[in-house]
Amino acid sequence: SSLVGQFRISGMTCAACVNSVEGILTKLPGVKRAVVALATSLGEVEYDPLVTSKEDIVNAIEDAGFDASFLQ
Ligand code: 9UX
Repeated sequence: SSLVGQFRISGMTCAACVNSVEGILTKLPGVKRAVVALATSLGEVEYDPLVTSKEDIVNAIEDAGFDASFLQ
């Protein structure tokens, strides 16, 4: 089964940033789906909690040079 989480992301300034973040997350093991919106600075990710975690996802985003934190 999978979980869906929303996160806030800062540091994105153009559409290429969106593609970069979505690409990084989609390639991360355990991530099934990732979408990021430039206008709202919000993202959503569907992931398998047996394979990856919110911490892993945040770390991957931060490795790419952005700041992220999950909502809730
Ligand atoms: Mo756009 Mo994002 O020129 O890191 S790719 S700013």
